[in-house]
Amino acid sequence: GTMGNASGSTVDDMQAVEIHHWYKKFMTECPSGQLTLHEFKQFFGLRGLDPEANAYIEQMFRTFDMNKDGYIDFMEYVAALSLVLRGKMEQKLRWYFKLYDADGNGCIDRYELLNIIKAIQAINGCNLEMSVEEFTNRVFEKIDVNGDGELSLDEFVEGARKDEEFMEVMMKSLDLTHIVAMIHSRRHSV
Ligand SMILES: [Ca+2]
Ligand SMILES: [Ca+2]
Ligand SMILES: [Ca+2]
Repeated sequence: GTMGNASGSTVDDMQAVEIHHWYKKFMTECPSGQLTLHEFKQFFGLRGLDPEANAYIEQMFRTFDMNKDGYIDFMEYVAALSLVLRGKMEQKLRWYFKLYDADGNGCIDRYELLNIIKAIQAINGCNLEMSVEEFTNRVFEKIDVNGDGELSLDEFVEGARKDEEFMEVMMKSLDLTHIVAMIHSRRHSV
């Protein structure tokens, strides 16, 4: 399959009418057409987050800000929505990898994964039957195939496909469905 650019192809998948719909929402919430981190948090109704959740949201903002200019513009917003709403598994996994690799060194270490799982719990709540530390260790035991203490992109993608429980927790990290639902209903409920 195609592995490279996760954004380009997904944007094409969206229907023009749907894009227009999202454009109207975007411009209503963000008339400048450029979403800052602060607005991003407001947009999604995220306030009073603990530091871990906050760091996670900032990391999410940075992965959506593809040209790294500090703003999410409309095309970046559409690419993000498109990924969330109908991205293929492979694209989502690649995106997760980027999101989880907080320092951007091309590998996910134990500390990075631990922080992400903590943040997912803080934001979405996930009912793990064990502590986040235990969960993280278990994930590493299973999917760090070469045992170097870091997850490469290949280990991550392969591991996620094989480990249902890990996949489920990860899905929560991109589970913006409640957020999307909120955006949908906000205009009507006011
Ligand atoms: Ca940008
Ligand atoms: Ca890293
Ligand atoms: Ca490894």
